[in-house]
Amino acid sequence: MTTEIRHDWRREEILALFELPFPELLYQAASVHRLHFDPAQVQVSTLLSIKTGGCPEDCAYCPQSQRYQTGVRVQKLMSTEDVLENARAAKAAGASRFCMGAAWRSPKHRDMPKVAAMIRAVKALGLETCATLGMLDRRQAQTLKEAGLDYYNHNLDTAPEFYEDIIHTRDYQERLDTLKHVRDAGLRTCCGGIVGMGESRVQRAGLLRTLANLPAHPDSVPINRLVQVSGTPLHGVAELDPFEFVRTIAVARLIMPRSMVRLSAGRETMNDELQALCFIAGANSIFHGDKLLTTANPEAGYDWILFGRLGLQPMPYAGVTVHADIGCPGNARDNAA
Ligand code: SAM
Ligand code: DTB
Ligand code: SF4
Repeated sequence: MTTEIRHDWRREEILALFELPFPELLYQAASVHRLHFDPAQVQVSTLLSIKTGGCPEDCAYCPQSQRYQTGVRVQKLMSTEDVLENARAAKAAGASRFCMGAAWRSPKHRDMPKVAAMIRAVKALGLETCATLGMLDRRQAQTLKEAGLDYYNHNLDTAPEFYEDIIHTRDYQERLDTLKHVRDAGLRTCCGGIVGMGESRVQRAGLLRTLANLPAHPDSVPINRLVQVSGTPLHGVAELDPFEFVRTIAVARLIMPRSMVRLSAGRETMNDELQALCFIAGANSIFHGDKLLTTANPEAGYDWILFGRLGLQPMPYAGVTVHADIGCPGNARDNAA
């Protein structure tokens, strides 16, 4: 079991972790988790789609691409006031980070002042801010930093060698370039991918290897389980074995020991026991709130009941108090009764 921060992982080493007996893998991941985090604490983020649908890209998993008939209603960029209303509600519901997502290939010049105003306003509420707007150039990353953005989410999505099966409208290198601009601007990175898209275990290992071998481990690593949406090319793909999903979380924890590993999209169709296994395997962040961007997430109150049953607490963050009347965290035992 390694505890050092490495950026020279070989795929065979990562595959060897995937191949460990399940209890041994979870034991190792849980042990590393404890070296850097309190395993009872889970960071809570809330997502908002600030610009929805009509995206020119062809990501085969995505309900927001204009190429697929998914029933997603196109909505233009929200007003700062509407974003703020959602952010206030997210804070009151227990989130410490608010992530604004836009269905863009990259932001247009004219969008930047509007997005910067949103970031300033959300930050002023005492929330951590995150945005995911597509590709950024150097200047755009700096503008977001100056507006007070804490994190930028930009996923690699899958292994380099599976990527061409999933996306044809931007290449892998463009993703790596955006991540460099984000890091260079002094923003924290949120970068992960999606599993359950029909990739092989070797390719899952390839995604995690690429993430861990970035010049700096992403501060947050969202591991999404594909949400299959009717009308997208990936609708109907064979489902990933749930234990393989837990293995993916555990290996991410082992090779990026100081990163927040987020149990991201896909929780809506996971049972409580599977989510609990993911927390044991080292996941320590979730998206909280009834909706992700366009698809369903577990009902907000349900998360607190699960936290209560598992003895988990939202990770504290300056200025954020979680209301006792929503279930968790103070009265975890009441929930279990
Ligand atoms: N348009 C921007 C971009 O793609 O960079 C930002 C928003 S995009 C929706 C953010 C991420 O959501 C994608 O990179 C992908 O990892 C994830 N995502 C989108 N659709 C998903 C789905 N059906 N299941 C799981 N994750 C999904
Ligand atoms: C991430 O890795 N997952 C989130 C967030 N970053 C932006 C998005 C999940 C989207 C799931 C499909 C939808 O709701 O549209
Ligand atoms: Fe557009 Fe982002 Fe969806 Fe790709 S993932 S289609 S870039 S919104």
